[in-house]
Amino acid sequence: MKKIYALVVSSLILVASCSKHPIMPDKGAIIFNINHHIDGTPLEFDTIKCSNEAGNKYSVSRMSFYLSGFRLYSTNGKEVVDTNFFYIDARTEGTKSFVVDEIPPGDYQAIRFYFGLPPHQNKTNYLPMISENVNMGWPDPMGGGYHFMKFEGHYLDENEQVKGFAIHTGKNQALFEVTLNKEFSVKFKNESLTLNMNLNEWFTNPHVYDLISDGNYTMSSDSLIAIIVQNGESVFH
Ligand SMILES: [Cu+2]
Repeated sequence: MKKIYALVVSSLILVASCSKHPIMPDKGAIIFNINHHIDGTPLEFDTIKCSNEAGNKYSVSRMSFYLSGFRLYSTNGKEVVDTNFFYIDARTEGTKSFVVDEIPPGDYQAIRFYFGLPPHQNKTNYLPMISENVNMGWPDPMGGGYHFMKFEGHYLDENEQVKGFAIHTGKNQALFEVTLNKEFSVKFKNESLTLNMNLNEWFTNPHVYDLISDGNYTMSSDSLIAIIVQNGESVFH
C-alpha cells in the first residue's frame, strides 16, 4: 500500500512537471561579430597587396569606427531599439564582438544601425574618457565630437612611391544608416550574427574613389567625406 502510494505521488509530480511550459528567458541577446575582408580575402594588416576599384595598391594599418542605434525588426512588425554605441577596432580582438540584449524572443527579418554616433553622443568628452574614445576625438576647431571612422594605411602613388592615407569621417552630417535584411530568430542568450565589412566598398559604389587623384586625407574636406559616406552604405553585408 505504501509502495503504491509512493508510485502515485511520484507519477503525479512527473505529470505536473511535464505540463509546465519549458523554461524560456523573457529576453534574449545577440552577440554580433564583425568580420573585415577585402573583396572576400580576410583583412591582413600592413601589406600593400590590396587593390581597389580605381586600381590603387594599398595596405591597411587601422580600421576603427563606432556603430550605434541598433534596431531589430521582427517578422510581426515589432521594432526593438538599443541605445548603446559600440567601438570596433579591426586590430583589437576584444572589440570585434559586442552584445545587444533585452531582445524579446521571436523571428526577425531586418537589422538597422548607424555608422557613427548620433548627434547627442557626438559631443566632445561625451563618451567615457578611455584611450579608445580619446583617440577618436574630432578636434573642437573642426567641429568637435568624435571620428566616426579612422581607415588608414599606405598606397603607391603614380611614381610607385609609398605614401600614407587617412580616410577619416566625422561631424553629424557623416552619420548614415545601414539596413541589412537578415532572417534570424532570437530564443536564448547566445544567438550570434556576423556583420561583414568589405573595406574595398569604401572606395566604390556609387563613387569610384582614387587615393591618387581624389585625395589621401579626407578629414578637412566635407566633399570627400560626403563621397566616402555615400560609398559606406554598401560596406556591410
Ligand atoms: Cu582625423
